Amino acid sequence: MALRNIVTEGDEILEKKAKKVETINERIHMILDDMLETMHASNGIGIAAPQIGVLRRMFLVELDDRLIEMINPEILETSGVQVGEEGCLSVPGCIGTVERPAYIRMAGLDRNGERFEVEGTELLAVALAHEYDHLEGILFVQKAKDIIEVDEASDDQRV
Ligand code: QAP
Ligand code: CO
Repeated sequence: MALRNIVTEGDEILEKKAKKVETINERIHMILDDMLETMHASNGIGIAAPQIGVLRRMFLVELDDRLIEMINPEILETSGVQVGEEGCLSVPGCIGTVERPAYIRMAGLDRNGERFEVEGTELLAVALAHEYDHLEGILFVQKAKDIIEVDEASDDQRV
């Protein structure tokens, strides 16, 4: 495993639509492992492949000691609205208020190529929607109402 550099706001890779993963092989597994290590090193709860400079459709979300790795995710259903504060590893030191679905259901492939579904509410729904947006080239700051700068020196886990 290796730490990768996190691409930050302003880099055009974050604005591009990521391409489908065609073959799940060792290289893809290594990228997923590197994404996890990189996310842990920055105390994140979610990371998408474009954030480490890989323009492929995959992301991780880790909440309550549950790691969700999704390859080629699709949104099957959303409902309701919730409004909450978000941050992003690619926009360090900024948080903003974003509207997200209250409920989301997605399907995707795991690292063995098996299709699975995940559904979430509350923070999980926010995280899944936020990470999916990265694959479409969308950052939370494009959707946020009030963006404020926060002290990131403490480097606490922030959502
Ligand atoms: C996306 O965000 C997310 O500015 C993941 O100094 C956002 O992991 C999921 C972070 C909101 C659910 C709710 C940001 C860490 C981490 C920072 C993150 C920072 C240190 C953000
Ligand atoms: Co993000």
